[in-house]
Amino acid sequence: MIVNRRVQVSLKASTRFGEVREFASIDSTNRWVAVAAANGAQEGLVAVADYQSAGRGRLGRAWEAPAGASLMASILLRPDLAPSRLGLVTNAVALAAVDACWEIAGVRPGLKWPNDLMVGEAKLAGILAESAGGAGAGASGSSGSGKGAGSTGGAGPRAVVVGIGLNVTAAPPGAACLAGISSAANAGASIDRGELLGALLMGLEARYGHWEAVAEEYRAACVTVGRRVRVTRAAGDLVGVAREVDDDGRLVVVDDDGATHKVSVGDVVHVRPSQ
Ligand code: BT5
Repeated sequence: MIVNRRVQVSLKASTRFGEVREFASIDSTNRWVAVAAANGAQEGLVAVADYQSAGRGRLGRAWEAPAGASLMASILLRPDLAPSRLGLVTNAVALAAVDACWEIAGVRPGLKWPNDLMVGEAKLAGILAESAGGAGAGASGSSGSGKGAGSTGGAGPRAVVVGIGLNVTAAPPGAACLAGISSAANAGASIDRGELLGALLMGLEARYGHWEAVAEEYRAACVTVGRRVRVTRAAGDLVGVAREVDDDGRLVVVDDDGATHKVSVGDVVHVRPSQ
């Protein structure tokens, strides 16, 4: 069992995340939740797995983690947001995840736009938001196809599946895990993945629907702001300084010719001033 009874009870009592399905092994929790959404599942459904055989990253990339070593979970949401603002859902999950890392492990990661939790320059966690709500849907940070789960319809507003992979006791080379950096206060105590998920979902519930506040909080927390960046986009690479994250969650980059670009989908590398 990943999520203990106490956490399950408090999630049921005080959040929309009362139904948490656990899997010892699955292909991808995001895929499973997207299928559930297509079949009309309600907002708040959560899937969590010990192991994924085909974990998905963005843009067709893979998410890889050994069994039992990380938190891998997907959440079904049906937010009342215009398609252009769906990135705020990813932002809310990222902010909740940062707080959960602090509360449970004494680690405060930085947020790299659009979807990574970082410890220094090492990736601790990634978030993948995929729309599952029919034609034209597209969440910022999604696979880019805008049809990750097909045209599903389902109950109520457009469904968005937000998945997070967060390294707890192991990480690939160059990446970070919580156990490797947990503060002295928490050293020796094992980090309970269910407690981590519980704290994340509590933090998400507190932010959910308060989108202006999420935009503000994310802007203040994002370590990409003020950095020189290289952005890989479908439209070509862009190098410049990240000035801010706007109200729709787009990264505003000023290039070396002084032109301003608003980026909604892209990969960012923090680069040194000379590069
Ligand atoms: C992401 O994509 O960072 C989103 C990852 C989302 C994974 C969760 S797990 C639960 C849910 N179910 C799924 O199927 N997916 C979600 P992206 O920004 O594209 O980063 C992917 C890249 O991160 C890979 O190409 C690797 O370079 C790197 N990577 C893979 N596994 C990693 C890990 N465990 N830790 C750090 N980096 C990793």
